[in-house]
Amino acid sequence: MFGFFKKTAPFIALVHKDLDSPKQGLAIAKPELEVRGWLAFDQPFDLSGLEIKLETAGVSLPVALEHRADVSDGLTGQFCTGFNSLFDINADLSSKNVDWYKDVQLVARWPGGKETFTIEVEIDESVAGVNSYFQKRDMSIPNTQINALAYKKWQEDGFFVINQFCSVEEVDKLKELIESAWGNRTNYSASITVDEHIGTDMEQRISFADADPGLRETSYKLNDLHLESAELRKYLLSEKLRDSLLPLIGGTPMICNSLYFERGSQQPDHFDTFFMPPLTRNQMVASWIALEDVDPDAGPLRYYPGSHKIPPYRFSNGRYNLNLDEKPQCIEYIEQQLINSGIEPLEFSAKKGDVFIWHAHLLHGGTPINNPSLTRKSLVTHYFCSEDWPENYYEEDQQGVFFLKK
Ligand SMILES: O=C(O)CCC(=O)C(=O)O
Ligand SMILES: [Fe+2]
Repeated sequence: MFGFFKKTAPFIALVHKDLDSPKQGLAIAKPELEVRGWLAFDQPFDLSGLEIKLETAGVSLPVALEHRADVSDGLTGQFCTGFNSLFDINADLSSKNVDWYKDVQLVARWPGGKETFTIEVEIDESVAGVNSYFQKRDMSIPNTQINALAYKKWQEDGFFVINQFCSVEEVDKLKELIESAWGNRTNYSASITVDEHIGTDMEQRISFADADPGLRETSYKLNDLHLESAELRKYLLSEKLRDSLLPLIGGTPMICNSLYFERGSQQPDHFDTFFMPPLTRNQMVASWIALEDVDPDAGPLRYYPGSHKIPPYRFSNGRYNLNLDEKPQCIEYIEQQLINSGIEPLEFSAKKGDVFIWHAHLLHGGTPINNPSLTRKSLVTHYFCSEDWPENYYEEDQQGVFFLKK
């Protein structure tokens, strides 16, 4: 006897939906729409079968999935995924349908199921006509440190070198400060960290207080010492440096993070926006202070003049942060753009006290160390604009230095 059993796919039911952004009842004050939330189903399934779209008349925009350990860890017996994308209100939505916000929905489709939910969007009047995060925005405020000519060069090249910016005495003070921090490392809190064995499989972050001084013979990164050293902050954002950065960043510079390298970083070429995109595009700069003359075999800084003009790669979630799954496509895009624009890398042959300032979107990295016995002592600081951040996110110290809290 032949039996015929039709195998039907189990019915997958949505058991919960949650929207974090846009915040219901709160008007959006920047021309960017972040769609973020999570869904929970009654059973696991292959997420490549789940499609989420933001839909309004004449517009259908894919929303990227996001792993939400913060939610899924607290759920039992449910299968959860987050979603999170950033859209340009003008370019992605209003230009296609001026009334999009009056009737906009999030539509989720999965094998055998579909759910539509309405998103209430309120937009602040101040958003009209304002450039979004995705638009290029350079704000020139030339001053005595950076005059109009220097600013023009910055716009062309995306970097700026100020030779002998720090005096020999200042650099020696900075070196002493690092030595004394190593000597007293157990006095620092867990906010001050070391990335040991950078660029190898053994790379990991440990607390500075636990770091073995033997690490100093290898490539490591000392992170955010400025958080607990007012003395260091004075150098990383001295009045002179602040005046130089202000026209380049278009606002009041604020320390976002700081890194001390004793040896070359050998870091692959990257845009810093992969790791720390500013809240307003382009409103981030970095400074690189040479604490000694850099030997060509010590792994100098490599940079690509003019690469800041390459339109940044927007990952599928609509952001500039590096998405590891899409890294190969991003690298291919950058390589093609470099060929198209004929940009070749240069190495920075720094002398003690020189400072190299780079644009948020300048491609750079660390060249290989040919001679591991050589040090390459340098201090890197990334700066955001304080105006970009709510006041409770940053501090101003007694010297007038702004820095982001951790
Ligand atoms: O100093 C280097 O080799 C690169 C450092 C760097 O890219 C950074 O800190 O953003
Ligand atoms: Fe970098």
